[in-house]
Amino acid sequence: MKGLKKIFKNIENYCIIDLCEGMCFIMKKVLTGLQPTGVITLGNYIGAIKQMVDMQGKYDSFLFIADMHAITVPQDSIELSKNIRSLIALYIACGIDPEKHTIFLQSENIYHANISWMLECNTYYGEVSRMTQFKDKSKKNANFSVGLLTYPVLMAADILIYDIDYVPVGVDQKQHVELARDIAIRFNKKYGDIFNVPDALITKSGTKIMDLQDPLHKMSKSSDNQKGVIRLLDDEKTIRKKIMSATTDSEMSIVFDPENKPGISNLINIYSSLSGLSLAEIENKFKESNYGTFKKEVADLVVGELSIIQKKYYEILNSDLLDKVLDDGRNKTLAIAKEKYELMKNKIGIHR
Ligand code: ATP
Ligand code: LTN
Repeated sequence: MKGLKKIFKNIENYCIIDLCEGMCFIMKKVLTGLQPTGVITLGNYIGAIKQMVDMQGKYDSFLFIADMHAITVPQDSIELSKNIRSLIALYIACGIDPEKHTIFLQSENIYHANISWMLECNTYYGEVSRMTQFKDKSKKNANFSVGLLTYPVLMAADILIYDIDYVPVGVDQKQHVELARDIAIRFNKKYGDIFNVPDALITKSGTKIMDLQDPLHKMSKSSDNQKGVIRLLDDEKTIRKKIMSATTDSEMSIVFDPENKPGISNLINIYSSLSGLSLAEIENKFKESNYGTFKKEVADLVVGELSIIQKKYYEILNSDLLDKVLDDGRNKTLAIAKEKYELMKNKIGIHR
């Protein structure tokens, strides 16, 4: 009953569907964002976008481009702006229906950074400095920015502004969502019931797609080695070549064993995520096959899925649709965020 009361207290922030007179169904809210740091990878597609496609219509969904997160590390400005447009087109080409999601550009909503500051002042240095991603990324450049350190707090703002229930992310982002929870709980304790406390939603099989050449590390947009990364806009020949030359092992069995057979397990994971077959079903299907045959099947599946996405992508890249979608998203999210911002300012006491 207490939980129900809380939902109704925040009712203006929920999407309500009338089922029949006198009854309503409150949709849970989901939100996720991707950084426009390069053409997105098969890992991003499986770990983040596909989940959002599967969830569409069932949740009140927010999907954004985390361009302010992208500048926590050096970026080329021309490339960055190209990547932003490309990413919106890719979202839609991957099956994201703009009618069913609020799609926006983080930097166009000025409240994200403002709210992030108020959250930063309620976050401990010890909390952000122990984030695994910060430790990894700060090792790569001795002159790392302060933004790289406070990155997870901006991420908490992205989530908490909209009272999000679920945050679909790859497992690498779980720690950041947990920090957002901690910040929300602390803020609520100090200032009253302001934020919903979100949960991370991690995919089952394709949780983490690994680099094809170095299957001990995740497939990443900003990876230096192109050979291990499948990008959604790679052409067919390139995709096939990358998969056929993926690192495997000296055995011949197609068995899911990430510890001892990381390369083949990664390919099984990809196959499972795209085909919908379970790991056991795949092991069974390919029990008589050799690695070459299996790799070819994986390549066929990936090429089939990506060719549909690419066709749509080139159709919409230069259309007005993208600006219309972003304008709508900006207007809607500005209104929600302004309300949260004013509430926070009042509770904190920074007002006249
Ligand atoms: P960068 O190389 O710039 O850090 P990235 O490829 O790691 O980028 P992000 O923009 O950080 O990708 O992540 C976008 C989303 O995709 C996040 O939810 C993240 O968890 C998910 N994701 C990224 N890489 C993978 C992967 N290899 N497998 C599964 N999910 C992934
Ligand atoms: N940090 C995330 C992108 C991101 C995000 C978010 C994801 C920024 N804000 C809020 C989910 C919710 C990343 O690099 N993948």
